[in-house]
Amino acid sequence: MSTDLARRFPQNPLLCPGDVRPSRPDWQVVCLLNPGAFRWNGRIGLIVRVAERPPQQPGFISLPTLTENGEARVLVFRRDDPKLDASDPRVLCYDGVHYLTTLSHLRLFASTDGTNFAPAGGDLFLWGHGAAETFGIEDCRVARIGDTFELTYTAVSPNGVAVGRRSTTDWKNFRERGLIFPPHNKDCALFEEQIGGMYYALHRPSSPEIGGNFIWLARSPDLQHWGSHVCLARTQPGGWDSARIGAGAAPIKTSRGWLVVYHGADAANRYCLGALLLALDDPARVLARTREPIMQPSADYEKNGFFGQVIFTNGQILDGDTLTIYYGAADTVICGATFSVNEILAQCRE
Ligand code: MAN
Repeated sequence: MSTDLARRFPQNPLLCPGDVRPSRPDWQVVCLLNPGAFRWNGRIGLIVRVAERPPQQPGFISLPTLTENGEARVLVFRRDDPKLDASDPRVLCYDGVHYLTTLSHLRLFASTDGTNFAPAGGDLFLWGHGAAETFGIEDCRVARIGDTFELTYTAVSPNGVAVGRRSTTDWKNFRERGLIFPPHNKDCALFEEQIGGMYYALHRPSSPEIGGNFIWLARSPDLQHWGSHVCLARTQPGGWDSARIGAGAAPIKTSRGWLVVYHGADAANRYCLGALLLALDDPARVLARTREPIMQPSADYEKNGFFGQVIFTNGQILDGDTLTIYYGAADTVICGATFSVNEILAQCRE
């Protein structure tokens, strides 16, 4: 059975690499990916991942990194070097050491209608800072907790892939709180309210030998110190989400439970969306899960691009029963689609 509950925006793609100014004239924006989404002063804000690199010269691969002091450093590899493995467009391996082929920062866009987005916040850029972010920052979730926007994002460096946290109330001044989950961990979505006096987060550690790429739950008294970890959901052998799963944006509170939209990929790296339902009073208890994807790559802009067959979300806006999901398509463009929350709930089975 193939299901797809998404009503894609006819305006898709909403943002393309060519719409976005590179951070410096000698670099190119190659991909826009995986935006966090939030309501902000009557508008919808997107914090978009912008992936850049220098123009490529024949016979060479060049990729940008940052120093710990934030200066750009471009590394150049010969394509015919026998120590080079460039089979994955996203990650390059040289002599057993991995590098990202692009450097990502975050850029703020806003819209009054949810489909036409323009640079916002005085053309706000957020860059990786310090030793834990020299390969960039990616896939930012935004949770509104009280008056504060809590940003949780993937922080990449030669030391690994981890979860960073920054906080802001005005999208001008940011408090950098360092890493809240060490490597290897990503896909961290905070719950927007406390449960039993504690904060909760979904996160995705990876355990390569025993275990896998599963969704975990942690709790914290202060959003900074996390413990009481439990594994919530595993990949499903043979299924569309057999290789990796990871939470999308902040869980949605419904009468039936916390609804979590997540991404799942199979061994061929095809990324679809599914959903989990967690008990309201105890999010460590999984009540139900979708068996089939609620959205899968079907439009041309989802099937073809820098890395095709990808639908990846970490940003959504709720309005009654209507859930607007903003997503990265084929790791290249930003798109949107609406869902009925009740239709997703109806697909969640015990
Ligand atoms: C990983 C992350 C995402 C990316 C997908 C698909 O999960 O790097 O940012 O969208 O892979 O390439």
